[in-house]
Amino acid sequence: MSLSESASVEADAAQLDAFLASFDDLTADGRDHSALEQRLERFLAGARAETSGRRVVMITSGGTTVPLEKNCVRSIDNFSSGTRGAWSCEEFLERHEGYDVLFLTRGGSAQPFVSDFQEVLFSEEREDPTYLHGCVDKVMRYCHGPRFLRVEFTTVFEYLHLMRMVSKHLRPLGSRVMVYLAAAVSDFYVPADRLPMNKIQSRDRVTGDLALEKTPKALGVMRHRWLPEAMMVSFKLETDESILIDKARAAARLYDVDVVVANLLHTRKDVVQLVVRGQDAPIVLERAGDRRLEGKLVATLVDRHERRFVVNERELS
Ligand code: 9Z3
Repeated sequence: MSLSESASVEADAAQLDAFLASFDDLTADGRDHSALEQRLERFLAGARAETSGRRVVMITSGGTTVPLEKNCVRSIDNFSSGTRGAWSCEEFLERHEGYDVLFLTRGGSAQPFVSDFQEVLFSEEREDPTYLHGCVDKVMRYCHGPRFLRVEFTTVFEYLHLMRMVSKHLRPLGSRVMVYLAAAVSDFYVPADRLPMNKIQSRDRVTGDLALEKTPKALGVMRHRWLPEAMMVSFKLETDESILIDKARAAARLYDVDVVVANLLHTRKDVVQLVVRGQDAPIVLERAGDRRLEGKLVATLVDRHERRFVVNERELS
């Protein structure tokens, strides 16, 4: 990294710290972070053991919110349902035994093995209960076992706060970490000093523009400061196909991530394109019939993670 790049990462890190500090009273609301840090340490102990060789994937999933009041009744939200993250968790847990899964999830969004539970449960056709029992069995087997830890967020501040904290705990695992950033993170927020303390009253006319500021980017800080050795997979969502790949390439270059998974809002369940660092043409992955795309996506990323180790070993010998 050049001196100017390094200075710009420092500036981003400082900006992010200041941003999080300005929302301290909203992120610290009754959450016992020391208890969470202890849970994290317990969860990571197995993978931390020097001879374990286990890998850890941190999956982020669902949309973050931006509060419009400090005692928040209303907020700005986005479309993300969390199925990409939940289904990817399932893949890692069921088919990639060498990974432990840390799932950072928006409260109320889709969860692994039960993303269609309510729909099936209340369906007019009264689905055979064996399917539902199977879902519960899988949750008990995988999500209540030692390979899975689930942490919830709601606001963009909680999300970024968690990312910073969790990264500190993951860092000693070096290149055995994969970061899989499927969450749809708010790009804009209302600064703390402009947030009213209490619920905006319906009789108050909200006048003027709702001035939003740009959320500081954590990707470069994560890549260069928090988890410099991890394999980083970020996601790029667009609605205009003509700019998707250029934007994904720009993100790959700017943040130096290993893979950017590019997808379009309306076809995100059918096709993704992987923009891989150092590779010109994107890899296109398409859904085959009823099979979820996440099967191919996760398998491809696990393979690339594996290859990184082979290359490192070659370099060492
Ligand atoms: C994605 O692109 C995910 O694939 C989706 C999954 C959010 C589209 P669902 O949750 O959808 O299954 O309904 N995630 C990242 C979206 C994003 O906000 N990326 C930022 C960007 O595009 C970069 S951090 O600028």
